[in-house]
Amino acid sequence: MKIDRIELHHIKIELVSPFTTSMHQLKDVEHIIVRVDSEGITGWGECVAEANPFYSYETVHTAWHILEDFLIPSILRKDILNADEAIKINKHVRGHLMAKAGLEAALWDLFSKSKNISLSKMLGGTRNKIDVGVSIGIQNSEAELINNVEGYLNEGYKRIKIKIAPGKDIQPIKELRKKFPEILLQVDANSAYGLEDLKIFKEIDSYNLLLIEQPLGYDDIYEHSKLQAELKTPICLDESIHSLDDTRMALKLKSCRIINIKPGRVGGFTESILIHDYCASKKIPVWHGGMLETGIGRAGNIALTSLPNFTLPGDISASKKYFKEDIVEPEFILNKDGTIDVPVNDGIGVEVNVKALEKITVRKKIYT
Ligand code: OSB
Ligand code: MG
Repeated sequence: MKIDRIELHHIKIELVSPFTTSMHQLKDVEHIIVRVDSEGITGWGECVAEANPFYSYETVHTAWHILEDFLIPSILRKDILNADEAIKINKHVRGHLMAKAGLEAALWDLFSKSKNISLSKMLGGTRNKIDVGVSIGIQNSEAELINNVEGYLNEGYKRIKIKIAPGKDIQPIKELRKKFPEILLQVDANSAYGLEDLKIFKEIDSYNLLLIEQPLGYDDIYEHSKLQAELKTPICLDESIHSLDDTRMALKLKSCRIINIKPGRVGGFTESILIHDYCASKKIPVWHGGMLETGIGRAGNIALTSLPNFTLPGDISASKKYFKEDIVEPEFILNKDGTIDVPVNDGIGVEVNVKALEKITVRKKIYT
C-alpha cells in the first residue's frame, strides 16, 4: 500500500487521579498519536514515550524527532506491503523502540483494515475476551490504598498490582494481605532497589504474591538472577526486556520466571509476538503491561493480549480508570467477570473520536 500521508499528534490528557510510582508522579499523560493514511484507509497508533525520561530514556520529544526525521521519511510515499517490511526499512535506526512501535501500530491497524480483519486476528489472537487487573500508584496512606483496592475489586478486576518504593513496601503489602488474604496481588518496584535490599525482598517473599516486577536496575539482567535465586516469589522483568534477545538472556540466567510485554518497550507487535512465542515454548507465562494508554493504544494492547500465552491478567483497565473521556468510541468497559471484550471490527476495532483527539492535541503536524 502506498503511504500517502502521516499525521502526528502530541497529546496531553488529564488522568482522573495522579499516578505515583517510585520514579515519577503523573497528573496527565503525554503521548504521540500516529495517523497513517493509504488508499482511503486510515490506521492509528499510539507512541507511549512519556513527557519525562524516567521510565525510559525516550520522551515525547525524542520520539517526535525520531519519527519526523528518520522513521516517517523512510516510508512516506513508498509502497509498503506489511508492518514487517516497515520495520526492516528502519532496522538501521538503533533504539528508540517506542517511536518505532507507535508507527508500527498504525501500520498494523492499516493493514488489518485493508484485509477486512480485526487486529486481534491479524496478530494471531485466539480469545474474544481478556482477563484484566489494575495498577495502583503509591497512595498517601494505607487506608486510602485499601479503599481504592476495595473499589476495584467490587468493579470486578481480577488482580491488583501496587507500586512500591523504599519505605513504602512492607507496610502496604502487609495491610492489604490482612484485609484481602486471597486476592491475586503483585507489586512493581520500577527499579527502586538494589541487591543490598535482600532483607526487604525476603520479607515480601512471605506474602504469597503473584510476582515482584522489576525490583532492581532498569537495564539489569544479571543481578536479578542473584535475587531470583533467593526468592520463591517469581520475579517479572519489565524495564530490562527490550527484545527477544533480552528475553532469552533473562531466561537462560534465570533472572525471572515471568515476562511483562509492552509493545512500546520492545519496538512493536512484531517483536512482542516473538517474545510471546519464545516464552510459550519455554513454558514461561507472559502478561501485558500498560503505559496509561488512550483507547487507541489500549485497543492494540487488547488485541495483542488475545494471544494464547498471555495467561496472567494484564495492566489493561477500563477507559474510565484513567480518563474522564476517552478518545475512542465505544470506550473500553470492564465486564462484571473482570474481562474486557476484544474488539471484533476491522483493525483496532474502535472509532477514533477526532473531535476529542483535537481537544487534547498540543502539537500537530502533517507529512505528505
Ligand atoms: O511500570 O508498568 C509500569 C505506567 C507508566 C510507566 C510504567 C508503568 C506504568 C503502569 C501503568 O504500571 C499500568 C497501566 O497502564 O494501567
Ligand atoms: Mg512495570
